[in-house]
Amino acid sequence: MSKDYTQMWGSIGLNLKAHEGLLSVLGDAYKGIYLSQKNRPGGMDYFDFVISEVHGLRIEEIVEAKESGKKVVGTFCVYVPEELVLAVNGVCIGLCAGAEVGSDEAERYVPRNTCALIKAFLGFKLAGLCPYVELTDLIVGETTCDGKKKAYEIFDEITRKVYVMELPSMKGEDGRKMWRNEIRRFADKLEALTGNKITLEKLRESSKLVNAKRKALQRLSALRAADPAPISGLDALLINQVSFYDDPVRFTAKTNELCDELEARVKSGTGVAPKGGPRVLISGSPMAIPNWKLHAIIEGSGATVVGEESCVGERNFRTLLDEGFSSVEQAFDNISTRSLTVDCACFTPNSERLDNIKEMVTRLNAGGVIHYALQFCTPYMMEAYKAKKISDTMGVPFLRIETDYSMEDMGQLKTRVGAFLEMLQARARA
Ligand code: BJ8
Repeated sequence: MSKDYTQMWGSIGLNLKAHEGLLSVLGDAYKGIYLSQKNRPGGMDYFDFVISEVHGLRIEEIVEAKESGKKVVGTFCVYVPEELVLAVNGVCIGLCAGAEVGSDEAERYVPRNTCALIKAFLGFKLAGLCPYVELTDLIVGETTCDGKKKAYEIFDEITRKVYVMELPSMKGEDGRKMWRNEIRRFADKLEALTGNKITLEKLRESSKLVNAKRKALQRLSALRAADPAPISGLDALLINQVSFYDDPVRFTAKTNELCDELEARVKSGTGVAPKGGPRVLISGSPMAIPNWKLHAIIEGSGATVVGEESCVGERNFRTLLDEGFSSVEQAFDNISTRSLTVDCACFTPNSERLDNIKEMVTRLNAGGVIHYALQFCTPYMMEAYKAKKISDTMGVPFLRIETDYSMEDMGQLKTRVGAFLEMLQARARA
């Protein structure tokens, strides 16, 4: 941390003692998992810095933004359009949490068998450990999975700031109309919150900005197709995690800078692992920061994760917004159309996801798929069946993992992943 932020954290209302403990655990984990990696690109220095300041400098920036009159909008899902938040001069922050924190407090409100992501966002708030939640003026939920839907009711009781967008479960004509209305309703809500009008000019600006971020992430993803991969899966995952709360303009510039370096690495054949080593695609539930567990196990066992078929991954940036709109209403049409290209398992049917798994395996030259579902995440646990079927038709080995944020199953996961990777290597040799 570049300076002492204790006073700021106190004024935000954090539990200072517990917060100190959290930062120290996080710092140690980062050192052990990230800083011990070999042959990292120099461009990762920026992202290391962002992590070291995750509750410092970025929070200070948000406090300053609030003091200048900006509103802070927290979100939990990639269906919530960042373009609209930026069009009212808002700050958009992803609030999903990826660490087992405040579980006991959370379990006073939700059953034990609730997915770790939900328990963590409740837990972080209840334990007084999330400065981002404290700084939000509006928290946007969405009717995706049942767990989230019901948790938002509770979260609203606790924070009094939750607004819910109604997402359909099917993408037919009625569903599309409903979602288009929700986009309009959300725009009205943001205008009322900020007092700023959403104009065509503002939408053009914000769409360009968010698309530039998506393009930078697409570029990073494309570079991972090289053999050897120029960047580890751990580092790429981190960049995707950071994309949800960093300043979007700075993030895009830094990601592009890193990609310039990765391009040079690809040209010179420099990678993070030997050429021809095992390559894995991860597919499934999102991995919110600081959930690095599965990547650390896979890469610690000698393979490279070359892609994430996930919301903290390609699902978030696969499709660009069509910027060819000439009215605010047309921009809303395009925003709703784009978000409905996202292939979340909460939808039925969700065959696009299977096509996307297939496309990613081929493009990224992955030798195996590891399907990752958070325990009790019914949509992704159920869809693992179809994901396996599509992998089978491609002749690509598939491993199904269900886990949470705890470290209790580390030994078991290492054994299962190790055996899977051995099998991939044996196939490659044959
Ligand atoms: S678009 S994946 S970000 S809903 S892990 S809370 S699904 S039980 S996070 Fe998601 Fe939007 Fe879909 Fe993406 Fe429920 Fe599963 Fe928990 Fe989840």
